[in-house]
Amino acid sequence: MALQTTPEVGGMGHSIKRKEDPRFIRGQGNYVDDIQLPGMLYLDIVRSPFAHAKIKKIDTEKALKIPGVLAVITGETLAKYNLHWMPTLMSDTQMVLPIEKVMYQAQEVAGVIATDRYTAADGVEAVEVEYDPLPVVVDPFKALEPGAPVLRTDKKDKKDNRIFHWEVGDRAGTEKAFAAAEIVVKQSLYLPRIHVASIETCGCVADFDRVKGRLTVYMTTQAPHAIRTVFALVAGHVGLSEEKIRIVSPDIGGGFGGKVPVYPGYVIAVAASVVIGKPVKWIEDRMENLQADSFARDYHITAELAARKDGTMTALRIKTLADHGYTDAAANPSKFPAGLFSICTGSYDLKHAFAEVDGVYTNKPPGGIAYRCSFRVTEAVHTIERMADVLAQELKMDPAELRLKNFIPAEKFPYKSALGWEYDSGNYAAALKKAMEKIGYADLRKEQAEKRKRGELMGIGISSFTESVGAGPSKHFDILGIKMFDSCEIRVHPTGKATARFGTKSQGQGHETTYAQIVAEELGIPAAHVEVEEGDTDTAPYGLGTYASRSTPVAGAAGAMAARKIREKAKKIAAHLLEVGEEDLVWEPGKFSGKGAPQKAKTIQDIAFAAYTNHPPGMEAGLEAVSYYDPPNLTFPFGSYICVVDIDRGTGEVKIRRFVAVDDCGNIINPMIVEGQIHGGLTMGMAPALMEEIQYDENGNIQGGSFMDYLLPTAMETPKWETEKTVTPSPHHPLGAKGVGESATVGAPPAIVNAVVDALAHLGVRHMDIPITPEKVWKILKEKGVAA
Ligand code: MCN
Ligand code: CUN
Repeated sequence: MALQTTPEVGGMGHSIKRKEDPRFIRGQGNYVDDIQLPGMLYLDIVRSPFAHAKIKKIDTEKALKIPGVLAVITGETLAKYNLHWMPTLMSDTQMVLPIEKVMYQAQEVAGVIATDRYTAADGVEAVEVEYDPLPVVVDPFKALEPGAPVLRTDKKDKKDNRIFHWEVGDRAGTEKAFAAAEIVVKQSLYLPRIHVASIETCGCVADFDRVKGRLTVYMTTQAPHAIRTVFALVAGHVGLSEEKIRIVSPDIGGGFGGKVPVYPGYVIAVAASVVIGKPVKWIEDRMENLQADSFARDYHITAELAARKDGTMTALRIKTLADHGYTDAAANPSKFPAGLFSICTGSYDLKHAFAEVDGVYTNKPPGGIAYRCSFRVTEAVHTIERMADVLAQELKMDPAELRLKNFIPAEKFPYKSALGWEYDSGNYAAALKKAMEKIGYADLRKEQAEKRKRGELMGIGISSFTESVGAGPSKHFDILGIKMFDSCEIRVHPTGKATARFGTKSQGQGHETTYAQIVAEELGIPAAHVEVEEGDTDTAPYGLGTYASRSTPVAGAAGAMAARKIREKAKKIAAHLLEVGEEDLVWEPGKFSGKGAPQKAKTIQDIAFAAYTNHPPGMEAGLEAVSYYDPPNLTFPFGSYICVVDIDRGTGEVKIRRFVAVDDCGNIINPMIVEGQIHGGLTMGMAPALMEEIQYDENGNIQGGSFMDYLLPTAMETPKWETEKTVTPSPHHPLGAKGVGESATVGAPPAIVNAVVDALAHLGVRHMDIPITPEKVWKILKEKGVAA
């Protein structure tokens, strides 16, 4: 895309430095835990050591005797206000605090309110709870067996542990295609339970003002407006009505989906503040964050891919068991219990497909999806990209050749997929070819063949993913009935500077910079003079928040639309100032001039001043606009990643030697920020591919509950990422942009797995589940007799 604005204005395409970084780099960010209010109290939470147990007794006497402990809140306390249960985003129900039984290890059992954090922790130690252990269901397959203990005894009609059955596609047509197939490959895959580990854990400061009857909650949320509405719906009956609630998301130290749901801690803090009339702070520690907050993945998948002998894919069939823990608290759009899993046909021109997903209750923490993934796209992409390699291996075909043969051709866009999506634009072959060229694919294959002769293990893996991000359109996407649009309000001040407010909330993505660049692009006001605000429901226009890489596709579009409304009014003012007709005006970023008279021009700053000092008779003063944007479609960013690994035959360690990522997110607002998103995303994709997993033993004890067992990559394990791009604009987005925030996390894991399997394929290895730990690899090497 040609740059329209100068570097000083800093519109689209300029890598201007992030406005937020001076405060972050200097440690001057304002996070929830930085907030100190007069008289503030602290909440700490008693948690269950059992995964499933009856609560016989909660004895608070000793705790209440500790000087500084003011109250112990239990399920019984909340039940008085009917606040002991709350709805989840998937219209299931979740305990705030239990009365009868606990359903997973680390579940909230009681809240202790004290004058400082340490006393609150002492109080937690002193609360005595008597439990009566119940049979634990950990395995989702066993949960569905007849005779399995029914977990949700609170649901009177519930006779089993199935939450939902969901299916999509043409079952009969797909079966026919499978019957007629020349070749069928089948593979089971497991994407384990993982957890985001943002630098900042979750927390809030709830501040109820008894005089005004007003509640302010500073909290780590990616969706402040939606949370306000949920609070009003849940607590309206105790007098918290929506205009009396203010949610403020200050700086957030990473969200990655984990800060979308409502956690019991927030509700307990709010209830405590309302009852006591003082501000109450609750901040999770690291272990609480890992053990009790929403998880991601936990999908048990069986996939079948049908093809012709020449490698043409003809049909895809997928069956999935989704472990949601004790309640379905997935942060999905309401109509999509399995999120956007139906993007599973990926980048391929598949005529027939059918997918089904069953959600299951187990004795684990609730949730689903939260981990840098647009509602289950990661699971879908992992499946199809793995299956493409399984098929290539079966046919002894090069995996790049197989992909190039099956890609949806560039001329077929907009493309209607077998499972109902309309892909907006794409050129998949161009991205893969660029990646192959950059990495030197042909030479690497030669090197690999030579190394194999010498017994060295080297593999090359490809992933050519398609993402679907930017929910709405609102006709398909809503959360608890709230339509998924987003918003922007721009105010241009008399001196030509602007304030722009959005319904989203940055957690590190750089919105203060990129949104300002959108305004700069559309109005020519330098990005440096556009102040961006988000996250305060008292000031920002209503929006659905930041997740699913929707900020650029939806709120960014709203920003462009609001700016265009301002330009329309500016044009009328310019015509008045220049004494010409509107039709005789020419716009270039930052000014209107008369046709054929470029020396007679009025800058946007002149016009802004006139809007308050000399506006045309009959026109309202001011220069402001608001836009609520409902996108006509999702955007479909894509890319091709190639990974080269070397495997140590002595230790089984996988070393990523090279990783080339070619991404396409349409027109780019800030190339440097996009590159940063991709670097971070790739590291976050490598993590589950090689390291991260949360397991439970048969009693439901968590095995990855601290950073001692839950491994995160550091700079030591992170390779040098090599990034490239192609640019295929979105035809329906006002700026031609697509989202990019999650692409790399979605695309990277299958590239890494494919590379490892490729290194071991000649030994008869066809698939490996993530995380690919040295131990797993070493066991294979040992079994095949090649361990050094
Ligand atoms: N961008 C751009 N040009 C494009 C697309 C995006 O310049 N064509 C810029 C945007 O302006 C924005 C950033 O890239 O500054 C990401 O934009 P977008 O793809 O719209 O994603 P969101 O802003 O909606 O961010 C959400 C996404 C998600 S869902 C997760 S999870 C994730 C991610 O962003 N969480 C993050 N990246 C993260 N990065 C940080 N630092 N912290 C997180 O918690
Ligand atoms: Cu699902 S992780 Mo991001 O959409 O916030």
